[in-house]
Amino acid sequence: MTRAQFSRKLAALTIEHKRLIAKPNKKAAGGNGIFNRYVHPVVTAAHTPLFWRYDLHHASNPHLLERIGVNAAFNAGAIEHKGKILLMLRVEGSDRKSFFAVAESTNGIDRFRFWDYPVVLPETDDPDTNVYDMRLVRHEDGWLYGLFCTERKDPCAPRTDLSSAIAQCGMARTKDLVTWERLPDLKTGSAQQRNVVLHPEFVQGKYAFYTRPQDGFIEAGSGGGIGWGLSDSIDHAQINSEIIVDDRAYHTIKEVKNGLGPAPLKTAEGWLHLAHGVRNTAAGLRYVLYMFLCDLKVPYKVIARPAGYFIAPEGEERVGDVSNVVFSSGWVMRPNGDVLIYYASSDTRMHVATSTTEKLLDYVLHTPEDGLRSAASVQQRIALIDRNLKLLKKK
Ligand code: M1P
Repeated sequence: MTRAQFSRKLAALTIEHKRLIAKPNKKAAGGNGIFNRYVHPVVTAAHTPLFWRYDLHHASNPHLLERIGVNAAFNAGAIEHKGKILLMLRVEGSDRKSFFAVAESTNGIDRFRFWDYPVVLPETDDPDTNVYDMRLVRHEDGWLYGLFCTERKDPCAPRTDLSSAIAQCGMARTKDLVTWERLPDLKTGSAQQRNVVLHPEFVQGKYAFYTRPQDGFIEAGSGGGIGWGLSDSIDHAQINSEIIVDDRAYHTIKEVKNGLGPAPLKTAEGWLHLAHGVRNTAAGLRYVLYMFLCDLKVPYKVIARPAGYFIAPEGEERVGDVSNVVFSSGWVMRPNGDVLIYYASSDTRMHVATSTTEKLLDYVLHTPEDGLRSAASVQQRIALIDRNLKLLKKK
């Protein structure tokens, strides 16, 4: 490619990229009244800067080839920081390694732009093979924590087994989301941990964690359920006893496993939780999002449990690297009560849904609980039909 051709191709790539970043987003039509979906994903692999992927020098890249590809951008933590909405994305390179990178937007709905550099996350003495799914929490101790999954090859796996891995909770803290201090991994009694989240307040003077104990890398085994435990210290966090806050259950949306999404939102009625539930199907695992509410003073006590899912994959969300998955690790409650819910679809891209604290509490407090039997579900529906028909007949 001549220098002139190179410049023309680069200009075209740049225009295309700028157009993508500047594309306005809008509410999708329809919906169930509880939340609004949006027409476009908010962040995709294509949103990553061109200078992360291309060598922009004609001398060393005369064909303007993409040198280091990006496969996906998903499972983001979220926080409001200095008047901007920041997403802490799980960016996955084409080499399958994930890393963290911040993208910011003014309104949280569109025009997300990546910061120039990804996060440089310090390692511990036992280097991570892969890191992913960071939940951001502004703790009352004054630090901003990122809890994430750190994955390493299982040292006990037979030589021929190159897939078995150990997942644990990695922890880091920052004041500015640029410079990070790595803390030792969380210690618990469980063989594996994923989806660990720090509660934003001290409980009984201790750091409180939501956990997800599991026996195997994929299967929850005898573990599973969203757990809860306290640690005296955050510098060497250790949970000696875990209790299960929200268990999985037969023939529900969380039969195979579940895990907490972002840290809970503090509302007048209780701690509002968003989580994912997984069930098995002939087509593989299906991940949906669900909600529950916990007592303000006793955050490990569930006080409302609407049945079924809150968000399930729809349309293009159903297809991706791991299809039929929605997964959330970030949301933001604005001072006016608006809630920005960030969710990834099929381990590929990020979306936003919007609602309000008022609507979410209404949903959580007034949706019937799972009766766990078809007959119970029919009775719940008949109660609704009866009330509605009485009203309709009066008219
Ligand atoms: O592939 C779906 C999700 O699988 C894992 O979540 P969980 O441990 O709850 O099954 C994680 O790897 C997550 O990143 C991924 O989105």
